[in-house]
Amino acid sequence: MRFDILTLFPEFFSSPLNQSLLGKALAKGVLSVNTYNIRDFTTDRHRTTDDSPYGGGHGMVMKVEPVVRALEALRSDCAGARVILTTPQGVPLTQALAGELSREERLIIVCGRYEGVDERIRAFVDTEVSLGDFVLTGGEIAALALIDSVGRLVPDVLGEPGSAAHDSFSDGLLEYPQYTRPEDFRGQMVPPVLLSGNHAEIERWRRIESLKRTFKRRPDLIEKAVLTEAERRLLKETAG
Ligand code: JF8
Repeated sequence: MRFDILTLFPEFFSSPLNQSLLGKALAKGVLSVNTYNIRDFTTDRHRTTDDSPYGGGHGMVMKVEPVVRALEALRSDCAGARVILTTPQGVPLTQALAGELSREERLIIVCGRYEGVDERIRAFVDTEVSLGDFVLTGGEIAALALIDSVGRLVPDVLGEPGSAAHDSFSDGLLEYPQYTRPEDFRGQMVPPVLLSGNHAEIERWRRIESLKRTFKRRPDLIEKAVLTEAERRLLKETAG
């Protein structure tokens, strides 16, 4: 899978993308990421990428022409690429959306800066994506999160095949508590069931812990999760 990133800060991406899992996938050639500096697609002497908003107001707006010229330069060699714009107004990035995007051959990600982008850029975008309801200074961090979450779902990127199937959220619930050595850390003990060797018991314990944790921390997820009748009853009893 190929990612093309349009940004005013191409250097922003080099260190994160050269680390660990994603770095290995890039080295293997399973994934590729190219960055393009939007400033290289300006045509004026000052290489201007922002301007003040029509109608007044504070801050600056990212100009439409450099972004669209960059998109057109890319598009000529890749008709059919899906164009993503990272903005706080986009659809939230979820595991389901990451899965959908991981089945694309090629993604072009436009990263905004300043107080936002000229509205007319949106006519050249297929999907607007937001990282969540908080404010970033630009679209780069959102683009990195998207590349990371989408990239790891591309076949042959993760070490073991199918390990993405066991992710948090893959069944709509939060992950159960995990432990590794030592058995006793300053009096905090590993739950005995995990040392029992009884795999059916362990599976049951993990499922219940996942349910309890999700119910407590993310009740919004419980409504959408696929639960058995017995599990719904269990949660009702826990609540009451
Ligand atoms: C931006 C360009 C974002 N979840 C999110 N919060 N803030 C942003 C974001 C994205 C682009 C720009 N400011 C200027 C903020 C996303 N995605």
